[in-house]
Amino acid sequence: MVEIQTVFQASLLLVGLFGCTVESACPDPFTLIGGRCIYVNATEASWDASVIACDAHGANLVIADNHELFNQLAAHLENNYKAQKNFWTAGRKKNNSQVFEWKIFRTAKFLDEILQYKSLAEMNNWHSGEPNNNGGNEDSLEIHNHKSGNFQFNDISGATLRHSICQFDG
Ligand SMILES: *[C@@H]1O[C@H](CO)[C@@H](O)[C@H](O)[C@H]1NC(C)=O
Ligand SMILES: *[C@@H]1O[C@H](CO)[C@@H](O)[C@H](O)[C@H]1NC(C)=O
Ligand SMILES: [Ca+2]
Repeated sequence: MVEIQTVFQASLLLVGLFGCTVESACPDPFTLIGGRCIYVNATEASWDASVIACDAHGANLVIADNHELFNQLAAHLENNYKAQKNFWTAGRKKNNSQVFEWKIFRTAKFLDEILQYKSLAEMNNWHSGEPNNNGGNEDSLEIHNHKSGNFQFNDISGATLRHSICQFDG
């Protein structure tokens, strides 16, 4: 009996050791979502401050450039951040023009893919009536969780305090 128990404990130990050697797909505090390493920061901040906070992790704000990623991200936000309704993405107006682009501060391993999807129009995921440049200073792109978990884009001033979504690309 003692022997059997020892063997049992030894195999548990082996499972534990083996488990530790399996590399996590994403570094802390990121989680694999839609094939990307994503971290949602529930503290609200301006767009600029959020860029800096992501950069401290070696990350950009999320480049929500394809539907697969967007849908999985929306499900993650719906399941884990129900109380939060607005999240920063890397979308920003290009050179104070009316054209939004994904603003990438760090070279990303998904850069080729991002270049393919560089135009934000590819997503065509604006809430109806958006972008409306309300007040003339809506220069940044948020994901807004409309009632009933309907996630869509809205343009809004970068000075607004929002939760942020960081994307780590290694
Ligand atoms: C979360 O965001 C806040 C505000 O930008 C920042 O001060 C804080 O460092 C961030 N936390 C992490 C873990 O990135
Ligand atoms: C953005 O503005 C800068 C400075 O005015 C200019 O040099 C640059 O060519 C512009 N870039 C684009 C993509 O329009
Ligand atoms: Ca707007």
